[in-house]
This record gives sequence, C-alpha cells and structure tokens, in this order.
Amino acid sequence: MNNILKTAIFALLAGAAMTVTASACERTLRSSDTHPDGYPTVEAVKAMGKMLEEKTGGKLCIEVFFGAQLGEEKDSIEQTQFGVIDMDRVSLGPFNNIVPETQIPSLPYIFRSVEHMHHVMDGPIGQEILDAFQPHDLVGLAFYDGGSRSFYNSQRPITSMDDLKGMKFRVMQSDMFVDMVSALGANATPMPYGEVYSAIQTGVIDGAENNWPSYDTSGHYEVAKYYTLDQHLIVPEVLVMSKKTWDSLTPEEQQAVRDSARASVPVMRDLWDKQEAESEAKIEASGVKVVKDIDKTPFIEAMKPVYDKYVTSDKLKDMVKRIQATE
Ligand code: BDP
Repeated sequence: MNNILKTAIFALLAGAAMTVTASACERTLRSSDTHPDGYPTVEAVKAMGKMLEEKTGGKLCIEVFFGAQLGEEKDSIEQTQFGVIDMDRVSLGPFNNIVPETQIPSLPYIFRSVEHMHHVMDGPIGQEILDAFQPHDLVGLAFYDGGSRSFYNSQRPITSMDDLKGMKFRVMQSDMFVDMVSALGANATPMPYGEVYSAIQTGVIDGAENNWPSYDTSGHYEVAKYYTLDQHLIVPEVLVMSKKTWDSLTPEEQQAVRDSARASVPVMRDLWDKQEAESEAKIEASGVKVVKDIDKTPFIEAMKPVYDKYVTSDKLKDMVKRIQATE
C-alpha cells in the first residue's frame, strides 16, 4: 500500500471513530446561554447533560451554546418557543413581558435575602411559576441563582437615591425594570446584554445593574468603575425547555429531564457561591469604588408605584402576600 493510500485509509478510520464518539448520543439537545464558558449557569447545564445522558442510557445529551452564540436572550426565548432551540437558560427578567407570573419574583426588594428566595422558589410558589411557562410553549425546569443586582456606572459613586438623578441605565428587556429605574429618579433603556459594554464605553448610557459574576465576566467593571450595593433585585434565573422538544420525548425521557434539571440546582448553587466570592475579590482589587453601606429604606419605599402597576390581578396579589409570609 502506498503512503497516500495508507494516509487516506487512516483518515477514513479516524473519521469513522470520531463519528462513533459524536453519535454515542442518539439525540443532542441544544441549550442557549448568554454567559461565557465556565460561568456557573453554563457549567450547571453541562452537569445536567451528563446526568441526563446517564439516566437515558445515552439517548439524550445536551450541548450548551454559551456566549450568546444562539442569540441574545429576547431572541433565544422566541427561538425556544418555536422549537428551534431546545433549551434556554435565562434570567426571569426577559420573561416578564411574556409570562406575568415571572414578574413577581422579579419585583424589586420582594425577597429579604437569597435564603428567602430559595425558600420561596424551592417550594409551591416556585412550582406555580414553573408551571406558568406551559401556555407560552415552554416548560419550566428549574431555577438557578442570580445573586443580587445593584447599580454600577461610569460617572460617580452613588451614595443615596439623589445621586441616581439624571443618570441613564441599561435594564433587561422588561417594562417593569424600566419603571423601577424611573421610580428611583433615573432613566432606563432596555438593551441586549451583549451591547452594554460598548454603550457604557461610548457614553450612550451611564451604567447598568447586575450581580458580581456578571459585572465581572462581562467586563463592565472596566468601563463602569462605581458599584453601589443597593441590591434592588434578587431575581432568579430559569432553565426552560421548548414545549415542542418536550412533546417529542417519551414520558420516561421527560422524567429524566426533570430529575436531572433538579439535580443540577445544588451543583449550580455551589458553583455560584464560589464564583460570587471570586468575582467580588477580583473587582475590589481592580480599583472599582464599591459603596457597601447604603441606606436601602428610601429605595424600598420608592418601589410602591411599581408594585401598584404590576401586581394587579388577585392571583398576583396573593402570590406577593404568600412570598412575604414565607420565612
Ligand atoms: C445576568 C443573567 C443573564 C442576563 C444578564 C442581563 O444571568 O441571564 O442576560 O444578567 O443583565 O445576571 O441581561
């Protein structure tokens, strides 16, 4: 056999071997995430994929398309509703205009702490909110952590509500967040996450708001060096599946999806705590001016019109009451 033939046969065999490895899984579900590889949400869905592959004896796997490869959140949500994307990991914020129930855990200062949020979202209220995705062509699978979100900007330290006056902040694509920022005396503009860095850099906006890990991994702290821990939102993140994909699975596969999604939650929380501490340390060391001891009372009081505007139906009012009554 001449060398060229040998090389060709080798290439063919290697190709066949690769195909075998790649097709070890009968079906690979595509999952979208805006965050970069290594971010807790991305790693949690990968962990879920491993569990799913095991539970289904290699029938189902998940591939995570991180870094908004499948589009920014507003678009990826639509694509998931259409069944073009199988799964999506998104903050609850961009669902506010679609699934009214998601507005409730997205309300400013609704949760007293991350523990309070866990108690609510791990219980019956969380389940009701997951179920509320169904009529919108989505299946809610699990909630992930998103820490607490606070304002950062490129102009000056915010030490009281007055300092926010006249500033322009980017918010997630949710009408409620536009009203939240207006109620604080500032201006808001909804914008996809991926456009925020250059919008701050070029002065189109003064800043945005997010948790430590996002402020870090997006690089926003490089262009907005004032961060004030007013912690106006403790908004959970959610993992959803397209109803089209869901309906194409057998009941056993659906159960395996539910179980492995649920089992990925403690994995995520663990990764989250580590990432949060790491990001905080990195940002503090980078020279960002962090205002920690802000009086939140005026911020909380200013939110009344937001509650009045969005908590309108009896169902939503009752949900707020039950959340407030949860320990
Ligand atoms: C991050 C969320 C992500 C959102 C982003 C945002 O994890 O889902 O896209 O905030 O502000 O904290 O858009």
